[in-house]
Amino acid sequence: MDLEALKNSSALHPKPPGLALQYGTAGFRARAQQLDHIMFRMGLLAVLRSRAVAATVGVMVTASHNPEEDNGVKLVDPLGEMLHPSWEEYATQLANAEEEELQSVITEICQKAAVNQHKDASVFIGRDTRPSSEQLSQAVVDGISVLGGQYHDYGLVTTPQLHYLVCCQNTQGQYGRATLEGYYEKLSRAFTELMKQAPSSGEHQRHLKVDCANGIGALKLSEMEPYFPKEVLIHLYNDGTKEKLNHLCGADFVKVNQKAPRGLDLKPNERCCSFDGDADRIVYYYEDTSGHFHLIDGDKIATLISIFLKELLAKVGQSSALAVVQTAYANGSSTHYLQETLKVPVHCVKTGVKHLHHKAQEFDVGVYFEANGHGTVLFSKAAETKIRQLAKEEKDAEKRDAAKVLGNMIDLINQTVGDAVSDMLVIEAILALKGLSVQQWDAIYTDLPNRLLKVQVADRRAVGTADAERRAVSPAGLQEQIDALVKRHRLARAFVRPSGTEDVVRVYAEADTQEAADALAHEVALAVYHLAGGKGAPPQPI
Ligand code: NG1
Ligand code: ZN
Repeated sequence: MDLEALKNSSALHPKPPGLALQYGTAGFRARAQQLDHIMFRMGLLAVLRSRAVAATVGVMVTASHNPEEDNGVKLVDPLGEMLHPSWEEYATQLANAEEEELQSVITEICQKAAVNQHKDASVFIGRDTRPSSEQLSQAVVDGISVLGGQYHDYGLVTTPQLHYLVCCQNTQGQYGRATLEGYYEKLSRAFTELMKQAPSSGEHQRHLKVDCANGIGALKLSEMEPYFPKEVLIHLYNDGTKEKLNHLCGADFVKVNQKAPRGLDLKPNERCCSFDGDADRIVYYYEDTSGHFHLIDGDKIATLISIFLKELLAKVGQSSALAVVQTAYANGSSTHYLQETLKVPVHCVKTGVKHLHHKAQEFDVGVYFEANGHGTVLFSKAAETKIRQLAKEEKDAEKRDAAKVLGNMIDLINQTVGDAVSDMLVIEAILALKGLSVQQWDAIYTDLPNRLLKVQVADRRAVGTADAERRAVSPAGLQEQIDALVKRHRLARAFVRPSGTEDVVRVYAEADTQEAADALAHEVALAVYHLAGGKGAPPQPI
């Protein structure tokens, strides 16, 4: 380590005095002006991580669905997974070290994580379309360079593309080629193969309107368009040429407000979807002839995919391979449908993609989705090998064809992380193959009315949870109050947890009617306010 160079370079990316940030569920997130030193230091950390695992790692500059003025950074591990939890703490330590402590913190991390400082380091960098992203990714480059790491800057990419590229690089091309062209070709080849199997529905062209949140999704979808089969017509809205990123549009806006994004003219019964700002989330929706808005969220996406995969897996003799992973935010109706009607095991884990991903790895075929539309499907090596073998060698035509469809699904799904582009193509292929309309998909089950609220408290850590965040263990008496409130409503459920990305406690409630869900959410919010040190005015009824 060239200490003089480190000192000089770091001085160009000074840490604002007193500022302390934490590597949370979504990496670092803050106003863009506060992040220059964080980016430089994450460049440093990426080099250390790459040396520790002797592989290429990724750094993505994005703040996803957050306002355009914000930014953030996430590290990507060698197989395209989120940064290992043991390193999240190193990230926080390095981010918050004062200038004069920087070198000793690096040395300490190297000792704890057995990093050989003489090894090669390789880092892939990507960024979203925020005005601040280019300069911030330059700070990442400075951090990588000063510690002697190599880097490849892919420039503007979606978050899932960067995860994919890192995975390709470290599997020596087994997962695909580590180029954007390789990504487009792999996905579109699988998609085209699947669409060839679709029964002709009389409708020769399939139209889909996509709200790109004024973000990177628009750019990358238009790059990919030439690769799509010509009967699939994707119409892009909110492509970033007119309005601000994520402003009144995008997957998060649509999910939270349960209404159409600005800038997309909804016609009755038309199938539409929204990406978020870095294109790792997707939700679908439509408006019926009476003008009623129907949201099709991550739970319904997981259900559609599970129905489709279950049928195919049964055909190839692997019916018990499938499991679904959800969080406590999954609508009760989805869990009920998956368990009772589809007879698929469902597991509940803590909020945060890394928890879902980790759990899904336990199964031959693990489908995971957050209700907000982030998710994917993981296939074990054993399941994939078996499927590929059946697709090639199986004599029984029906079984062989099912295996071929499964093989193409494996190629179409981005197994490294939730990917709006890949998920969209998976959904479009399933709808076409099953001859399902968006209304039929929506009607598979009816969501229980629900309400999500935030409560401001002095210290959100006052709320402790257990059982995948479904029960509050602190403050004392809170869970008992929630239990009593839930009992007063039909088909009701409620839970509270401290947010990992905002300084608030989140309250979720569902019940048989919207009025009941709203009332329950308000009652629980009041209980949190009184027992967990509420700030400002008490929560108001909805
Ligand atoms: P927090 O702020 O911890 O609730 C939110 C989302 C998560 C996840 C993360 C990361 C909800 C209720 N929570 O987490 O699902 O997506 O952001 O972006 O949607
Ligand atoms: Zn995102």
